[in-house]
Amino acid sequence: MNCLLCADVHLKEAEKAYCLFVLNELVFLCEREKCGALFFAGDVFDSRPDAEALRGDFRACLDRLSPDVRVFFLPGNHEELRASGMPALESLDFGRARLLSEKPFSFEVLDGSSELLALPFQKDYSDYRSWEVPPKTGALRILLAHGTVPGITYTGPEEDDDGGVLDADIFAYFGADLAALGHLHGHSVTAFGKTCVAYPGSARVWREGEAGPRQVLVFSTDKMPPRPRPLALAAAGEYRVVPVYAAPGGDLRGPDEKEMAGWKAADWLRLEVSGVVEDEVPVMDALREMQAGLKKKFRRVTQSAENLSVLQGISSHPLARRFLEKWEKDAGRYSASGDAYFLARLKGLAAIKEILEGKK
Ligand SMILES: [Mn+2]
Repeated sequence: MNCLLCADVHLKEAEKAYCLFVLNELVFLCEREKCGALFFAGDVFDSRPDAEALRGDFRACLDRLSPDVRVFFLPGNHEELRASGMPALESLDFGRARLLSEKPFSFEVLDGSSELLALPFQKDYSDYRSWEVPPKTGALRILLAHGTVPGITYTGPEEDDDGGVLDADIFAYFGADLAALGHLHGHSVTAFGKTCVAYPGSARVWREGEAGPRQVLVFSTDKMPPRPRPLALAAAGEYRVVPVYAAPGGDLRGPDEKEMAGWKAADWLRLEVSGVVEDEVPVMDALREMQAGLKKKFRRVTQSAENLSVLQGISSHPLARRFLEKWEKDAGRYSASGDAYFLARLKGLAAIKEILEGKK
């Protein structure tokens, strides 16, 4: 049986159209790959109110799957967010999706050759040795969970610090062949002992910095060891850092039509303006104008001016003027993409600024 594993879809009412676009693609890929099971490894919804608001759309989308496809919905930490005063997750109708919320685990035989051990998100899993998990009988045991694994995956500062730490020994202790995981939004497939530890990564761009294609994993329960294969989600778009170069006088050079040709409406652009300028105010005005224009074409456009520095008189100083004259004459020596050319101006002016400020 082929299976599709996805995680961290974070369906959110405020971004409904985009989120459902991604969910539709998940369903499409599940059908195309002839999958018999679809696993959601936590954070299907961005919060409990989002689960309540979007469950009907979620149900309707899943109804488009072939009748024999089984859908499993493991709750993550986000299903618990803003949950006070909201209905219990178990009281909401998720249609075809079977909610695996039983703590500390639930267990079932999937088909003749595989079995599923599901661990919904818990702050603490440390008593796992006291759980009465049935001994492994199938050829393939899938452990579905939502959390971080110290020593295997990077658990740096950008991830939520809200518990959910899975001791890697859990996988060996329960004889898991495949740990199908959510929570970390980066993609990784790692061998750990006899277990393949697989994070598809977030199925959509959820926050700043989630670069690279968003993916799901496809694997077969008939093959040992399981080798999950990533598939990119076109509907999710990509997070792109877009350099914007400010001239000393304030003119901005942003992405041109040619560069943007391959970008999608679902993309999230982060405009990073850099330069040594006379005055910050007109630069920021121009940047916001560029941002507003791009917002009409792309899902989200954010900006940063961390690499912008101000030095009054930079463009009229003789040293800077000589440098800029030479820089302008050198235009033809640089490639069409232009980044190196504009970076040369940035580096040159930054060095001159240091000299003028007496740092060198
Ligand atoms: Mn998440």
